[in-house]
Formats: sequence, structure tokens, C-alpha cells
Amino acid sequence: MRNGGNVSDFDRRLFLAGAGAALLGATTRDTPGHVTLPFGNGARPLVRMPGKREMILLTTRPPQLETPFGVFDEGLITPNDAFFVRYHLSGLPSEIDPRSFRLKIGGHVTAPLELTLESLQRDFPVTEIVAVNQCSGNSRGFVTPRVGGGQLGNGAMGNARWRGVALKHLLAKAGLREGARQVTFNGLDNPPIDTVPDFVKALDIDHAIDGEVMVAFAMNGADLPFLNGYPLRLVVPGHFGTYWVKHLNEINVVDADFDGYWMKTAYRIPDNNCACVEPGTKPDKTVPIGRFNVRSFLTSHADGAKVSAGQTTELRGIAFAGGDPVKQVLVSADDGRSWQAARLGEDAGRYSFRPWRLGVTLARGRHAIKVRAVTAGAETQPFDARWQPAGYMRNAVETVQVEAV
Ligand SMILES: Nc1nc2c(c(=O)[nH]1)N[C@H]1C(S)=C(S)[C@@H](COP(=O)(O)O)O[C@H]1N2
Ligand SMILES: [Mo]
Repeated sequence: MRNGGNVSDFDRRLFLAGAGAALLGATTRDTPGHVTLPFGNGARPLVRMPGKREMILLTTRPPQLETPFGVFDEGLITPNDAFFVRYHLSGLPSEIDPRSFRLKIGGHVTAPLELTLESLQRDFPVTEIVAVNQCSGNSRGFVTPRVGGGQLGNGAMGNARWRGVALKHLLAKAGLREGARQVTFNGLDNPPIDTVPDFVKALDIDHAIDGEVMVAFAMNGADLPFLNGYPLRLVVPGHFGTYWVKHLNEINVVDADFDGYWMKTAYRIPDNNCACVEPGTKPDKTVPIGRFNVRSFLTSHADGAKVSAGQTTELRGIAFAGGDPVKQVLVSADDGRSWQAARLGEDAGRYSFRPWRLGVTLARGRHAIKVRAVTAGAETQPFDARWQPAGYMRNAVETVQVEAV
């Protein structure tokens, strides 16, 4: 591989040798630490899996890891070894050989392709984009009334600099045939048994050729970590992680709306403005989940943190949205009675986390800190959490209690 300076045998042979032991050892008994996420049944072990630092374990098989929230205070970019991991199917590839790997592009095209990694990186324009990848179910553990699914805190998101080839160039080379309607994406992971549908996702053709959707081979200047999709993954800026297919090896153009399980049945949201329904009810009509809604977080202080009374405390955090730039971040240090605009930091583009900071002086006692982001298009976060049966798209204004002493 051309940027093979970064690839290690370790990364592409995750599930051989030591990796198996690491996965089997991923239990509370064998690990040094635990965290307790702030909702019922929130106790989680911290584990180390290959290529990752200590992460919050959701499931071992398939591996599902959440980023410890403090990582988001360390910088705008989420480091590769701290980036969350989500899989649906336990049939992960045990080894991926970059020399024999091929990306197939076929279906409703004039000239089907089979690309080597070398050709992908050599024969097409390479670009970069900083973009947030966030799971639809990020923060699901906070949803009330509670819903089924992975009980995640706020760590199923991350911001990285992705490097790769815009999908439009690959589709142009393959040549779209008249009537091309959607493009499907499949990776090397497989269901454990035949009755479980393979994880295949689809995008409308216009979206697929928008120039932003990318087949990425690198993340933050290194090859993709195995658990984040080595050697190729789809990057769909502004859109929920479900479309960011990992270990991507099959792209298929279709002339109808793809009706696989992961599009037709799963990852759907109520078809209305709030993507929400009355708690406990079901939507009449649904559509596939799409773009992120706007969110913001305080990263400098965890719930219950102590600060010095009467002195300046710097509050820091991040905000992001689904492509509409974050224009303003408002912060309240008095439980929402008054609000101040925070200073926005580095602008790495409309798909990136945007850092913010604000100095406040807090009197002795407890203070409820709230953060609320507003986009250029005036989208903002609701104070009362919306509800939907799958627990997707939580973006309510969160509250963090700090105590000035
Ligand atoms: N091959 C494959 N790609 C996948 C998935 C999967 O199960 N298999 N899960 C998707 C979902 S739901 C999310 S949220 C993102 C998570 O990306 P990450 O594991 O790199 O953080 O991967 C997506 N891509
Ligand atoms: Mo997800």
C-alpha cells in the first residue's frame, strides 16, 4: 500500500493470535477499570482491544466500544485508538490481505470494476474531509421511557480527518447506466447464520455522486484501524454512522429502491418534522434515517465536578450538526435562566466538531450548566427530549451539575 508506512500486521490481523485472547478477556473480571454511565444499568467495564486504548465495553461479540467522554476534551479530532466501534454481525473477517483485497463496483453500470487498494489510491483524485461519525443510537441510554437497543452514553461519536476517493469518481469510471436509482454498499463482515440479513446499506444516486460521499482508506493520517473498517470504509458526511459501511468491498448500482432489511426495516425514523412520536407509541409512517440533528456538549466538566468558587472557570465543549454550520453556542450556568454566547474555536468545516469555550465565575454552591447550539439555518436543540421507539437522534439540551467550592 502506498501509505503502507502506517499499516501494521497487527491492524490487519486483528482476530488472529492475541486478538482472540483480548476479546475473550473482555470481561469485568479481567479488566482494571469500570465506569458507570449515568442511567439505570449503566455499569460498564473498560476494556482494551487491539488498536484501541481503554474503551467502554458495550458488547464483546461483535465488538462494540464507546469512547470515554473525557477524550472529547482533548482535542477537535478523536484519536484512532479512542474512536468508538459499532458492529451488527459477529462474522468479522479474521484477516484482510491488502494485496489480494478488491473493491468491486458493479450492477447497473457499463463497465464493472475490480480495484486494488493500490489502484484506488493511484488512479483517482484523493481528497480529505473532517467529519463526525455518529451512531444513530448515540445517547440511547438516556432515553425515557427507555427503549431497546445498545444502551449507549454519549460516546458513540467521533470526529476524524478522512482521506480517500470521492465515490463520484469511481461511479463515473464504472459508468452509470440509464435508470440508476440507488447504490448499495456491503462489507466483508457476515451474519453468523443465514437467517440474519447481511449488513447492506443504500444511498440515492444523487447523494452517492454529490462529491462528498467518500471511499476512505485513511483516518487521521493512518490506515483505518481494523475495528473502524480497514482497509476501506464509506464516509457519508453529515449522515448517521449506519451508512458508513466498514471493510467496504462491494458497491452495487441498482435501478430500484433497495429493500434489504437494514434499509427497509431497520434504521428508520418517524416521517415527520421532529422524527418523534408520543412516548410509547409507534409511528404510522417511517423513512430511512438521514442527517444528524444539531447537538452540543460540555466536555471540560463531568457531572458532579468541583470548581473554585469566585474564580474564572473555563467551560469548554463541542457542537456539530448534519452539514448546516454551527453558528452559535449558547451556555447557561444557571439552569437555563440566562444564556451567554460562547467563543467558537477552530472551524474545520461544516461536518466537523466545532469547539467552543466560555469563562464563567461561579458563586459557592451547585450550578446546572446547559449548552445549546444553533446552526446558520436556525436549527437548534430542544429542551425536552423527543422520543421515538428506536431511541435514535437524541439531541436535547443536556445538563451538567458542577459544584463551586
Ligand atoms: N461492515 C459494517 N459496517 C458498518 C456497520 C456494521 O455493522 N458492519 N455498522 C455501522 C454503524 S450502525 C455505525 S454507527 C458505524 C460505526 O463506525 P465505527 O465502528 O467506525 O465507529 O459503522 C457502520 N458501518
Ligand atoms: Mo450505528
